[in-house]
Amino acid sequence: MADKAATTPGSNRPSLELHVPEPKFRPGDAVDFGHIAIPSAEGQKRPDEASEPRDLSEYPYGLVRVLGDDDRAHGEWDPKLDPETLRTMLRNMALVRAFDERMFRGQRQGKTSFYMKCTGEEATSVAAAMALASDDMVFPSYRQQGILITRGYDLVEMINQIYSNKGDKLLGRQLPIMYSSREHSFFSISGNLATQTPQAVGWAMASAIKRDSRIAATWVGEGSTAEGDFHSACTFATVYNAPVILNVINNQWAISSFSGFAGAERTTFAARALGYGLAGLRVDGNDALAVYAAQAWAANRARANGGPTLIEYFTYRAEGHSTSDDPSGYRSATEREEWPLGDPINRLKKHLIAIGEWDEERQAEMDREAAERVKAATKEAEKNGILGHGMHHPFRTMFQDVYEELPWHLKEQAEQARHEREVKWPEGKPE
Ligand SMILES: Cc1ncc(C[n+]2csc(CCOP(=O)(O)OP(=O)(O)O)c2C)c(N)n1
Ligand SMILES: [Mg+2]
Repeated sequence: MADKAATTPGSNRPSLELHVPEPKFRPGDAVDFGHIAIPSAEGQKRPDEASEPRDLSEYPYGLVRVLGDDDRAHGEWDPKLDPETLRTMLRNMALVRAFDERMFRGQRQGKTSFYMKCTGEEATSVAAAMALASDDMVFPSYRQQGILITRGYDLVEMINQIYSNKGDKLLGRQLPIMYSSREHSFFSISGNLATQTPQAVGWAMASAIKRDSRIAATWVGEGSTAEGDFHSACTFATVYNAPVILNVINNQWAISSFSGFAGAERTTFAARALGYGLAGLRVDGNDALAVYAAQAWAANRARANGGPTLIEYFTYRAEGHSTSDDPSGYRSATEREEWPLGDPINRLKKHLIAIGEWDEERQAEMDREAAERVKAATKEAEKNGILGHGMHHPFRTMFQDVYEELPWHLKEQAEQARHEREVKWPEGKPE
């Protein structure tokens, strides 16, 4: 707190003070999330999809929830999905988690240089993807492997990309996990944060210009909303009433920076919508039914030319930022256990059990199957090579495909690179 008596040297005017946000808990601290307001799932109202943004002004400050403490579905947001769809949702999330586990271990074993898990955030991609049409165009960030898995992308292809091996369709040109699949309406992931947001809005505008029926959805981390691109995206989205959904995944952390550095101490991320005149919803991101319901609401709205929606999913990044990160250096280890919104897979499992559509044996069997599927896919991908085994795309392909005609400066670089390799490996290095 400011020293009230402090004055500017040589004057009696009060001195200014800069506020630097500080997270509530650091390593070793006891964690108490009691300050987080969590409304009950019961009695929640679902507004009309055609509502004006100004009539939705309470939603950015609330928290859409469907699953109650009794593991049952409540309120008007209940999407009333049939048990088979709920089991598919659970299976997709379990497969994502099994995939993450194995890829993480693969990185530790030196099979790839890098991996990023989405542990605890599976619902925000799996349930959202299930609420969209399979050909709606998605512009994800790097933590939405759940979308590709939900859309049925071949796990072997994903692993080939992670290993940058000779089966990698992206020819080793992208960082591991930065997938791209036109066939799955999944835009190429970019490491430059938030660039996908104006791209999604632009794509949505083009879809409207062409009088197409497909909408766009993008996913961006809460830390990345501090980037200018995100704000340009919001402006374009509202100005042109673009058929787009802007999903903000508020997992509390941006590597070692807590969400306060992106503005969370002052307001919610969903409340950004208000200033732009966008519809805004704040949603329990660990409640798969609430995620589905919110995404379906926004998708219906966009499809009916009702305009864009900004959705904040309140969740928690349960593990490190990436395999290059060690969160024990900057946050309390007990945050994960204390996180009040629980685990999305466990919550959906308990719901299915509560309605008599699932049991622990089937859960264990499903987990076993998911692990087996991932293991088999890993074995298959390893036939195409792993990091450091030389089975990557030939070196010279680096200069292909980017330009129709290779410009002179790249020709020079290619020649120089070839020459350097000749000097370094006179006997010839395998390509
Ligand atoms: C423009 C830009 N700035 C910084 C980085 C480095 N960087 C990569 S991920 C990351 C954290 C992003 O956090 P958030 O948006 O909350 O997403 P999360 O990792 O939590 O999913 C940073 C700072 C980058 N890749 N691009
Ligand atoms: Mg984050």
